[in-house]
Formats: sequence, C-alpha cells, structure tokens
Amino acid sequence: MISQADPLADIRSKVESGTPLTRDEGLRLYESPDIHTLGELANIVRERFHGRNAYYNINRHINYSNYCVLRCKFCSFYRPYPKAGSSSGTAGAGASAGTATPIEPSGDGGYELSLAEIVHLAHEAYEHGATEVHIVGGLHPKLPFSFYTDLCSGIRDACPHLHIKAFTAIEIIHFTRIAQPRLSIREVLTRLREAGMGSMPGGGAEIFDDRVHDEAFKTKVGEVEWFEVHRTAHELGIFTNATMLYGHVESPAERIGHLIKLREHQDESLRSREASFNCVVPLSFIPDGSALSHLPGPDGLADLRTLAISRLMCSNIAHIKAFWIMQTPKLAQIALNWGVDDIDGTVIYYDITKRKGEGTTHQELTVDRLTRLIVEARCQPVERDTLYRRVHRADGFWSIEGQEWKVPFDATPPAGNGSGDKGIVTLQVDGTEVTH
Ligand code: V47
Repeated sequence: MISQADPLADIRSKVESGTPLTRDEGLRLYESPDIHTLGELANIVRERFHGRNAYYNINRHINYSNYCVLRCKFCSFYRPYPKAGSSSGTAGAGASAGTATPIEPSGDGGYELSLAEIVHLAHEAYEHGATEVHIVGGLHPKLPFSFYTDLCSGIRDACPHLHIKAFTAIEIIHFTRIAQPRLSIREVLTRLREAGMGSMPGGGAEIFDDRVHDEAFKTKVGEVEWFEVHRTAHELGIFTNATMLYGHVESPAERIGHLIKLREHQDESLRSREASFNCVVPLSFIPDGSALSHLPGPDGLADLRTLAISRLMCSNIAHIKAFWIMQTPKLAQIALNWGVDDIDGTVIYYDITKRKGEGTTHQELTVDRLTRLIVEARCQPVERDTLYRRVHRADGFWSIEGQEWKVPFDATPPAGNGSGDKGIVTLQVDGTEVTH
C-alpha cells in the first residue's frame, strides 16, 4: 500500500531488502517530484556495491569512420559513403594505404582512418598511460571484415597490455554480413577475440521498443539481434556493457521497459554464462545536428532521474556509468550521489556527438580533473581498467592487481593535446583549465 506520508516507503523497503522493482514502481519513481529521496534510494544500491568508491579510467576513444549505411534520426555522426566518381570524400584512401598521415575529412565531413593511423593513435595513448582504447564507428559499406581483425591484431602487437574495447552489437551484425563467406555471430566474436578484442561497449541498444525503433532508427537491427550478440559474447566469456539512449522520442514507460530487459538478460548471464554486463551507460540524447534537432533533449533533472532510476531498476548490474561527454562533467559529478559510481575516462577525442558551437572533436578531461570531480562529490577516486580491476601507478609504470606485468608510461600529455590546439575551447572551471 502507498503511504500518504511517505509515498516511496514501499519502494524503499524493497530497495533495502534487495528486491527487484516492478515496472509500475519504476514509473512511480519517474513521476515522483521527490528527487532527493530518489537519490537516497539509488545510493543505497550504489553503496551496497561500491561503498564510496567512484571509478574512472585512462582511455582513448577512437571512432575509425563515420561512413555508415544507416540513417538513424538521432545520429549526427554518420555520413553517406560517396558515390563512385564523386570528388568529395576520402573513402577508401585510408583503409588501403596503410599510411599514418592524417586524413582530412571530406567536404561533407566524411572520413575514415587507416589501420596505421588507428594503431598510431592507440600506441600514442598507450605510451602516455592509457589502459583502454574504445573503438567504434559507422557501418562502413566497403571495408572488409579483415580490416577489423587487422585493427585488433595491429593494436595488440603494438600495445600488448592495452585493453581493446571495441564494436557495438550493430557493428558485429554488420561484420557477419560482410564477411566472405558469411559468418555467425559466434564466429565473428571468436575471430575478433583471437585478434585481440578484450570486451565490447554497450552502444547501439538505444531503446528496446518497437514503436521507438520504427520512429527513430527503423533500418537498424533491433533488440532481438542486440541481445543475441550480447548473449553470445557472454557465453564466450566476453564482458560487455549496455547503453540506453534517452530523451528523444521515447516515454518514461519505454525507458523502464528497456531497463527491465537489461536486468532480465543479466539474471540469465549471471546464472548460466561465463560473462555478463559490467555496466549500464545511460546516454543523454544530444539533438544538435541530428534529424531530431527540433527536440530539446533532456535537462539536468531528467538526466539525474534517469541515472538514479537505472541504478534502481538494474540492481543486478554492478556499475552505472555517467559518460561525462553526454551528461557533462558537472552533472556526472552530481550523479555520483544519485546512484552513479563511474564517470568513464580521459576520452581525449570523441566524434559521435558534438554540442552546438563546439566545432571540435577534442573532448578531454585530465586525470587531475576527473579525480577532483570525484573528491568534491565526497567519493574515493579509484582508477580502474576496463574490467574494473584496480590500476596501480608508481615510478613511471602502471600495473593491475593480480597481474605480473607492468607497463612503462610517460605522464606528460602527448604533443598536440594542449589547449593551444586549433579549435579547442579551454574553459576555466573552479580556477582549473578544462578543454572541451
Ligand atoms: O550507439 C548516437 C549513441 C552510442 C547520439 O560501453 C548518441 O562504456 C547521444 O555506446 N546523442 C555510442 N547519444 C556511444 C556508446 C558508449 C559511450 C561511452 C561509453 C560506452 C561504454 C558506450 O552513442 C550509439 C548511440 O546510442 N548516440 N547519437 C546523440 N545524438
């Protein structure tokens, strides 16, 4: 029964006893004006898992190409592949040339990086202490499957201990279709793992709902295939993440439905598979430049609510990440007391979303800034690797608890990452320089 004095009391007792919340309870959390109790409840789950620890990592995102066969309405990243004979575009140049010379974007903003460039970027990050590269791109119509296995093996050979977190479920399905002969999901994942892929990010999930699918990303494979890829990965012992893109054409009920599907999948993976979801990453929709740019996108309270409700609904998934690129560093920081325990990492460059007026893909937070955000939120910063193991740094080396190897690194930022770069906006936040 719902108490007049404390309308969330029944939900509180379920949260305290670790009982999964129902669809209706999730919806009541969305409808409640009591944002403070929502944060308090989400923090019960957060602290049960992690105490006051808050995680970040030293990573580098690499978006290898924005050419894509899909036309998702929420996406401002994709560019159509140039037609044969067209003078615009750099298509094909990088993939085959194997050169490390940077390729300029074409007139319409299309680009693709060569294998040599990708390995170079990964190596540069590795030399400067990164433990992870996060690699995703559009569904490129021309690159062969061997490009992606070569990409993984090239990075593994150049950077033996760099974790390669790569390819969304949608890319994996694309690879099954472009491989000659065609391959199953299991075969694609097995070959990528043999080439060096360590885990998979959670992208491409959007909202698991047919209505939303038809309205916002009709031509993209839907939830059945997304779950099939993640199920197969978990069976093979490959850990993955799971995203939810919110704040576009979906309703709160559709978000709750999405989170419950993730929870149900996780129940099964924890029960019967070798791996599972490491974290849920709720992605705040950024309308700028997309076919849905007339929509306002979520504001601060919608972000905070959704992060907290993700924590509460997915009580069997260990981590909730506020990806600061989407929610902003300030909101991600506040969310550390609303159920979130992870704010992703240094990132450095991010091409998939850009906010209006910020015409650069250089989006970076320093370790100093990441840890200050965490400490100011009264949390304990913990540097983690992709699999949430603690990273230790001492005397110019980093290592991971339980592993015998250590990796040398140079703590000075790579040349060109300074605020003097063309197009980089440097802001003063609390007296500290932050690049955006
Ligand atoms: O799949 C596309 C989303 C995703 C927009 O697993 C947009 O640790 C907001 O999955 N506004 C790719 N989001 C990013 C992603 C991710 C990011 C950080 C960490 C992890 C992880 C995964 O970005 C896409 C899509 O859902 N996206 N366009 C947009 N306009």
